[in-house]
Amino acid sequence: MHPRKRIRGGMTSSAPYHFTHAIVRTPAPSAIHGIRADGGPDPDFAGLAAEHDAHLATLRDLRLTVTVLPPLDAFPDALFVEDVALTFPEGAILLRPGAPSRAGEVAHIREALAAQHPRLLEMTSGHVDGGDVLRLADRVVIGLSARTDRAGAEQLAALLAELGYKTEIAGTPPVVLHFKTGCGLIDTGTIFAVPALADCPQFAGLEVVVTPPGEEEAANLLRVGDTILVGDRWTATRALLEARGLSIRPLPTTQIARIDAGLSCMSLRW
Ligand code: CIR
Repeated sequence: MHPRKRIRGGMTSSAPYHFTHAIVRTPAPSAIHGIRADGGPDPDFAGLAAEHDAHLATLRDLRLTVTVLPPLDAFPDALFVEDVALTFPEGAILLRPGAPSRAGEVAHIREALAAQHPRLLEMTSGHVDGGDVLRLADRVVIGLSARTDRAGAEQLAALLAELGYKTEIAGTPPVVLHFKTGCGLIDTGTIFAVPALADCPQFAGLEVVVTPPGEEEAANLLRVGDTILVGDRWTATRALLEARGLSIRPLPTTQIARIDAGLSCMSLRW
């Protein structure tokens, strides 16, 4: 168990990356038809499934108890469970993803979340993708994007307040799909971000480490406990993180990147 501390406003907090549980969903063969902004080539299904397997094996190796949900062939992007819900030790929130083809995924995760989160809240208006939600040590940042609108962000902020979390609403630069496509947490005082998010006002007071040139896609790294999961082809990023004394776990992401996904998208963690 990781120690928790009370912080101002009575909010309970643990480091935002000390997880004990996760949910993933096995990719369906239809995943190769997942949404992509640039109309690029389909991923190779075997390669994509291997990348998903590597993610799952890593979470288990890092001692998380992982629930694996069955594939959903009718929803090509359903393996990206991060976008349909938020999970915290205090409860979970069902979101309203902004892409019409993904709206139906929410109903398919409700039961699994309800089984593990007695306190299950639900958005009823606007849109938010979980990829736009970054949990920091003392607050949650919601990035407005092509998938997350202000009505959704404001409703989500009210639901997060019920769970005891403070919220800030940020802008997401148009160069990235989701807010977290462009940034991730290195530790509670340090963000790793693409240049377009280096001056994000919500990161004032935190150290922002900018992605090395040509490695902007590495920004979607994922810290789990004391280990940072990072795409294995981002060698300058790996060197930069290792030079900071961090333990890193390189993982393949080439195929999921073809459908605009990265490391955080494939799991829900709490
Ligand atoms: C989509 O466009 O919705 C999927 N192809 C990729 C979702 C990536 N999710 C994430 O960044 N949280």
